[in-house]
Amino acid sequence: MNWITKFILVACTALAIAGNKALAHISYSNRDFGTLIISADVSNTTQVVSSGFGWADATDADWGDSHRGRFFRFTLANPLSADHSVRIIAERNLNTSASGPNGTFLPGFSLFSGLAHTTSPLAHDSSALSVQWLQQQFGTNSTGLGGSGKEGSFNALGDWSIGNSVSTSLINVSDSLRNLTYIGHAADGTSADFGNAVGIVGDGTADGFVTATFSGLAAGDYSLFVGGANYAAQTTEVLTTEVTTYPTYGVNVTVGLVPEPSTGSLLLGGAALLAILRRRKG
Ligand SMILES: [Ca+2]
Ligand SMILES: [Ca+2]
Repeated sequence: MNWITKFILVACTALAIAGNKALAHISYSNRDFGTLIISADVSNTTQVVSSGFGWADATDADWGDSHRGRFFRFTLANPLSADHSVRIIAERNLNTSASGPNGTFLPGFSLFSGLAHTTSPLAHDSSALSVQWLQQQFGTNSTGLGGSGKEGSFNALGDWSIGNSVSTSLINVSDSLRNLTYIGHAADGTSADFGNAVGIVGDGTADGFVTATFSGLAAGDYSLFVGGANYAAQTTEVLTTEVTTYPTYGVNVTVGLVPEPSTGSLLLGGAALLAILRRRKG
């Protein structure tokens, strides 16, 4: 390798690192549960999220910033059968180097079918394409991103779209929009914790633990957003000239395929009965 090749390689590596750093927005890196398999144990990972409000903030009318939580992914190779469901657990984890007050994190999560971009350039709320999509949906005469009235791309209680770009001002021909289709959510605590947005179902006990199971899912890729469910933390966790980052919190996320024996056997029983009736009819 001559010095010119070496120089180009070093320069490209430096650019790639700088680019990744600048554009490390929605990423599933180290948060990919892979293809869920019935015979496999559930798998889990501990991550650190930025702010105690990231999920709850995205349940209101002006949505939220996708940076204030973590995206995870998993894949279903086949549609879920009636006797299995996907179980998701989010639980506060105090054994991390997180900076937020220990024992205060309340988790919330939303599940979507579809994936944001998985290779660079990654998607982010302020990319030109993300802003253009918000403007097309909500106009340009308000505050927020591009006057759309939204403070971010992320909608915790419905469908949303986000674009990738190497630029925040220009839409490049290679940029694309990804659509995330809402499946459902779970939130730790009550409306006293996660706020008053219509349709939120909490688990009633703000103890740092929340879980939900999802059945009837189609084959495909899924995105899971996990973030804080403390809506009021928006006003208590504020950035100032002295404080330039939000407090962080540890959260352990578990995803797995689990059996639903009672429902499964009931449905199977029903299917068998139908088959018998059909046979008699014929
Ligand atoms: Ca909001
Ligand atoms: Ca709980």
